[in-house]
Amino acid sequence: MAIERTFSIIKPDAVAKNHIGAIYNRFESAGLKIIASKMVHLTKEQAEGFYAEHSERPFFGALVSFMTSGPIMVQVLEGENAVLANREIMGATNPAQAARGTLRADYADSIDENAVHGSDALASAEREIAYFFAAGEICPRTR
Ligand code: RTP
Ligand code: MG
Repeated sequence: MAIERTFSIIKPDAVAKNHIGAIYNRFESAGLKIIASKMVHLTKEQAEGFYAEHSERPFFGALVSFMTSGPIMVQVLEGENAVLANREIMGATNPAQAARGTLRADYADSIDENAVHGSDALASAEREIAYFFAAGEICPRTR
């Protein structure tokens, strides 16, 4: 099993509903370690840059508008197969299709406001971590 890092966002809907602690508990209970964390309120430019791969999709404007609607928590998670492990904890993009016990089943209201983001591959994890965190803001565990 490979120790990986992945990038995670608690989106504005879940922050507004006071679910930060509950979501962090899910990560830690699953054995993922939070090795960097901060709250930010994205500008339109930051949100457009982060989701650039979706810029031609019909939902892009709504996505950027939602992601700038309030503060978010951004974090780096480390652990065995962290990229896939986090995607499993999150559940399907559309909460109506998310498996029971996943974050999106429990905390998301719709496909547009779906509580969390998680990197979909190791390469995107690396890019997304670097988009939000300087090397000195990441604190690997020594114990
Ligand atoms: P995320 O990037 O936020 O972790 O979500 P994801 O990988 O599960 O989904 P992705 O395809 O990357 O889409 C990014 C976000 O765009 C919104 N979306 N809306 N209306 C739609 O058909 C639609 N499809 C995607 C979602 O909020 C999704 O999280
Ligand atoms: Mg995605």
